[in-house]
Amino acid sequence: MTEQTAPTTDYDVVVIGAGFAGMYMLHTLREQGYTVHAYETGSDVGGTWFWNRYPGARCDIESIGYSYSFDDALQQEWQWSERFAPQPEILSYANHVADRFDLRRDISFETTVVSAHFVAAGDLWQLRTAEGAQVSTRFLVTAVGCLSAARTPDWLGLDSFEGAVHQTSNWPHDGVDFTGQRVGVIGTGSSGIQSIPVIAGQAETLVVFQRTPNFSVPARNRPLDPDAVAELKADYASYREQARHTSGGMIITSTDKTVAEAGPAEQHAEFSRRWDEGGMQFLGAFTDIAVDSDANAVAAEFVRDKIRGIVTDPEVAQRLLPHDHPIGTKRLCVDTDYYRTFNAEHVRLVDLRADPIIKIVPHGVQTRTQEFDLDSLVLATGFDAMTGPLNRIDIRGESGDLLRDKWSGGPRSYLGLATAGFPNLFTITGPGSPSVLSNMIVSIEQHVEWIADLLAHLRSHGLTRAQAEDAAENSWVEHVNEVANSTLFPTAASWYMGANIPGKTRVFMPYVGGVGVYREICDEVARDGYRGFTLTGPGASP
Ligand code: NA7
Repeated sequence: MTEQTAPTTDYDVVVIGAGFAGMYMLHTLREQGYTVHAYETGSDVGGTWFWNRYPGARCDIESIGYSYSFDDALQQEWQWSERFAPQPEILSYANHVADRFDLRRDISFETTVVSAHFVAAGDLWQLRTAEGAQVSTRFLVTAVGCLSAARTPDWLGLDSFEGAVHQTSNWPHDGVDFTGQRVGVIGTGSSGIQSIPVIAGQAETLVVFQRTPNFSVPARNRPLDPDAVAELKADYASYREQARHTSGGMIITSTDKTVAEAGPAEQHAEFSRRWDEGGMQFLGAFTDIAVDSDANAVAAEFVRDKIRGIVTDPEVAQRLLPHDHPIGTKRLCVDTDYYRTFNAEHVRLVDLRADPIIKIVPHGVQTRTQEFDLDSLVLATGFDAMTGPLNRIDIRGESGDLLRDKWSGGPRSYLGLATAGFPNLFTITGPGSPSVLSNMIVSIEQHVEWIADLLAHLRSHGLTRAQAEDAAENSWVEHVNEVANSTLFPTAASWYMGANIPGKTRVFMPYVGGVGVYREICDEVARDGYRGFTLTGPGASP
């Protein structure tokens, strides 16, 4: 190993993004004495919760678990008001964290990193921002979120629409008042399903354009009971520890039975109990819902029955019945009054499979058989998930090759944290990690702490470069696919598979093995001296 002269860099670490991942990465590394700076496109912190301000936006994970656990004083002092926190409250929490730890002094807002090129000679990254800044850093950590590259379908005539067009993922900060308006919402994923009941409450008429019906369960959102919260907070640490070792980073109680073992009466009782309790707990009813299509069909039919029971017009109910994917293989939606909304006289549901959008016209939407006059159009049309936010940056590794080219056949990573050929680059909640299949904050904390430990290891050994090895990456990708293929997940045309983006290679992107198992694997890799990484630098032994 030849000695390298220590290259000069502006920072030890640059973090891209100042959502929950970027904020915690910045805080952790700064506390450990690194020079670190974050760049954020938005004008303030919050990431997803900064942008997605649409009416009804709310977390689908219970607020008591959807928060940082790294600082006990922080978790004790912050009071959530509702079981599922609304977007403004989560954004206030992000702001509170930024204030409390004085994070903003090391964040450049309204600054978008457009390129990052690795310079092998100095073991460093050179970055450029859209605003013209150039900086160099030894390590680059992406905290860009999994659902931050919004997707707007290229309907003919969208520009010609004379009313207002609002995208749920980039909602006006002052809100939108739909009172007295004829509104159209396109898209019935989580964003559509959360916003439709609220918009219906304001609009004079609402037309919902649905391409694919989704499964949704009631949130049963309610104010949090202060006594119950106090009891939980008395031993918050063990609640957190338990969550870290679950499958999804949240505590879901299961019957420990398969659907078949339960039999029809118990199945019905258990699904009913969970439907009445509300939230994601529904999927935990039995152990085989995610892996056995017969078991899954029972859960799915229970929900379809509920929809038939809620929606009074049988034809409308029929159109709302999810039919093309097993329940849970697309992110389960958690709603407040979604299905009931379609009982209102002024709400219409258009089935785009039967009657597709031909174009947007100045006064509304034209489908094959009808024209809808609208004052406002709401696009809840989703994201280029997981790889989209990374691929839109010009990231070039050691050989000058683009990350997006490397990933053109689907993302390839080691542990979802690093990718071969791109040394000193770490991807928080990157593809190949549990990420979107989990409580994101649990996954973020685990990644941040793991990355910080690796950097500390390098520092203490006088090393300047960590790169994932090809063989480790290949076997991780194989493992990710193998685990995915043992479940029903790959059978759905979901954004987990990239199926919502025309031309994107269909690969199941997140790691479905569960956050507990995944954490153990990552810890083991660290214990083995970062097995699968080549660590080099002036301090490396020959
Ligand atoms: P999703 O879940 O990707 O939903 C997007 C919706 O938009 C979905 O219903 C799509 O129908 C629909 N869509 C997309 N393109 C079109 C076109 N061209 N025409 C008609 N309809 C279209 O995004 P969300 O923002 O709701 O939720 C994303 C995640 O955020 C969610 O899972 C939670 O984790 C939080 P499709 O199903 O593709 O037929």
